[in-house]
Amino acid sequence: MSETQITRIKCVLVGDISVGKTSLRKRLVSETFSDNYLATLGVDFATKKFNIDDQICELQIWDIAGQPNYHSVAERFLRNSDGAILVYDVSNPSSFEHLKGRLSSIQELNVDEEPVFLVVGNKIDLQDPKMGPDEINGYFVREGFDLKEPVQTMYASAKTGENVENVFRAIAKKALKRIS
Ligand code: G3D
Ligand code: MG
Repeated sequence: MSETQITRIKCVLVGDISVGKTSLRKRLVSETFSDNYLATLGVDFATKKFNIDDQICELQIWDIAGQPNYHSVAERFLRNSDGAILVYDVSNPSSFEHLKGRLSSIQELNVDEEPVFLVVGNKIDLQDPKMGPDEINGYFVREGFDLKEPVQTMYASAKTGENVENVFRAIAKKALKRIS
């Protein structure tokens, strides 16, 4: 039997404070590894293994708290990530409007190798999303983003757990496809 290869994928959760980034991560994996260094930065780290098309990958999830120094910390992690999950709260329109600024930063920070990204509308237990995935893709196109592929949007609820695992599996799958 051949030795099992594990592909490690670094993924960052980004989005406004209170959209549910930590709740999504905790719903997927409750255990986190947080050393002193990461704790002072307000960063949590968790991993989850996925088997995708007979490939085993370990998704490393970086969850950055919305502290005053958020931007500099987030930049550091965004610079060498393979994937980014852009989270908004479907009951809070401004959290969606702020995603374009975050996507711009991701693109500016990674001019050579852009990470794969996925938009996630969280808190669907509170209300149905106002915008569908095609509408969201159209929005980013109209905003003038130079996109390698259409924007993929998924909806989830960290509260009920609906679609949470699928979201993380989807970003792992996208990153694997980009790497291989
Ligand atoms: P953040 O890490 O993005 O800042 P948190 O967000 O995960 O800390 O969540 C912020 C608040 O939103 C929390 O409420 C949390 O329970 C709630 N929340 C997260 N996800 C969902 C969801 O899917 N549905 C609902 N209804 N609430 C959610 P509190 O009251 O603890 O601040
Ligand atoms: Mg948090």
